[in-house]
Amino acid sequence: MLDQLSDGLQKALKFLRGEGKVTEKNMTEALRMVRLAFLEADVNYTVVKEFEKKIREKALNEKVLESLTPAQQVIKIIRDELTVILGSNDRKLNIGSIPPSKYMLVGLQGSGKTTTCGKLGRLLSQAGGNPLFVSFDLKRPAAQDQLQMIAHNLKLPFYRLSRGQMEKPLKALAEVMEQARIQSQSPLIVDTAGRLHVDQDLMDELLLIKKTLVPDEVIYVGDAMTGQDAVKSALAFDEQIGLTSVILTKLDGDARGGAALSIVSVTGKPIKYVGVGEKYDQLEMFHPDRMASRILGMGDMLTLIEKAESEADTEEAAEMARKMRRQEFTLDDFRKQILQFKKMGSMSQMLSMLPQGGPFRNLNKGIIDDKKILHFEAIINSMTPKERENPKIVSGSRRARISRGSGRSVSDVNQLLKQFFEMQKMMKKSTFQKLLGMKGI
Ligand SMILES: Nc1nc2c(ncn2[C@@H]2O[C@H](COP(=O)(O)OP(=O)(O)OP(=O)(O)O)[C@@H](O)[C@H]2O)c(=O)[nH]1
Ligand SMILES: [Mg+2]
Repeated sequence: MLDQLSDGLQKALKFLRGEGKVTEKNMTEALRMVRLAFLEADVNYTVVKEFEKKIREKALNEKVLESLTPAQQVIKIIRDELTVILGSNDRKLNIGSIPPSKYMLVGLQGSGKTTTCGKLGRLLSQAGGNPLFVSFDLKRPAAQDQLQMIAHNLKLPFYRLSRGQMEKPLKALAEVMEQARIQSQSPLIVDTAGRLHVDQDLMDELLLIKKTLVPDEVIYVGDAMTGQDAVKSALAFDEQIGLTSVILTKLDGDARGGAALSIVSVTGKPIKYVGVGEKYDQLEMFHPDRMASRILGMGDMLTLIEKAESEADTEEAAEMARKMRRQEFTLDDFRKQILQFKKMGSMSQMLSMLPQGGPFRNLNKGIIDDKKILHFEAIINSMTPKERENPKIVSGSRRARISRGSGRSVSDVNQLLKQFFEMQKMMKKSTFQKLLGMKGI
């Protein structure tokens, strides 16, 4: 996610760390690197200028220059300012004073509205809500089918408009709201039509829906891959119908990320969630501070821990943590972990939330590959219980046997064992031990 921007900014930080003192000269060089990273990521020019100005002012302040760790201070300033750009503090979705809460999703064609309706419904239902979906994308009959299918897969209720209702959408809207009220379904998640470009027809239609619905949130769904275009069309939607918040989708793609960094400053609307994949569980709450840390390679342990808490079997996780602390972790446990990871989402997605340095330096590179994880599982399956318990006994001839059994090469087997021993070593390190102690995982 935002890899390119992240790489560029980390280069600047690395450069600063290498310089003992902060001077006007190396600060200028670091800021040049920051500016380049931003512009390459397609961040709005005015936003970049403003950012640069603020960093320079704060960094070349006497207190910073005279401190013992000027580079660290500057890095902190950069992180704080990046957080400000991303929207400072996170905000939950508005809730209606009289149920149901009503959320209307708008945006250009293909930006991910319908998918995001599903993802949002899933999240809110997990959080104890009782969502109801309805599609007011009336020009395409298939639009209702798409959302209905998603609702069906998620085992959540969908309100299907009849042909007659589709001809009188505003009356239909009132009927949907009435059903939601009577059946205590809240929030009501309303999907709408998209167009290739912003046009008056679409805006008029949306405005009518909005006037009848009186939504608690009008959420602009923007495709991060379209960069500045997403920002421009967000502005147009805001001017014409008024937005309350933003969900950025497709941040998992090779998105240059400029949209994420410009949209808040340019529109003044907070990003509340981000889509990070096509699957229903790939919607994350947006935390500006965590995102800033992630972009700067400082990792996002909190999101990782929350994800682990919501998906993993907590008892088993506690047992694993105990084993890790006592260094009793075996290949069998490793295999169990692989199964857990598979439940939580892709390995690479998870690892992207870890800091890029410290105890995780070697881990990231070795097992970041999701396919490799499946291979690892096959290899472990081909071992005897004794070998899993004590991998040290796995000699050359055993490795050849395991390789034949699993259909993987001997060098794959070697790699797995090497990774495992490295992981064991890492677990002995104090930072990791501390992490295991956090929140009792
Ligand atoms: N990789 C990725 N794909 C996404 C994400 N969100 C949506 N998509 C994909 O984007 C495509 C379009 O999604 P839809 O939800 O149909 O978009 P829409 O805005 O409803 O489109 P229209 O109704 O035609 O305007 C689909 O293939 C989705 O799977 C995301 O966060 N990541
Ligand atoms: Mg749609």
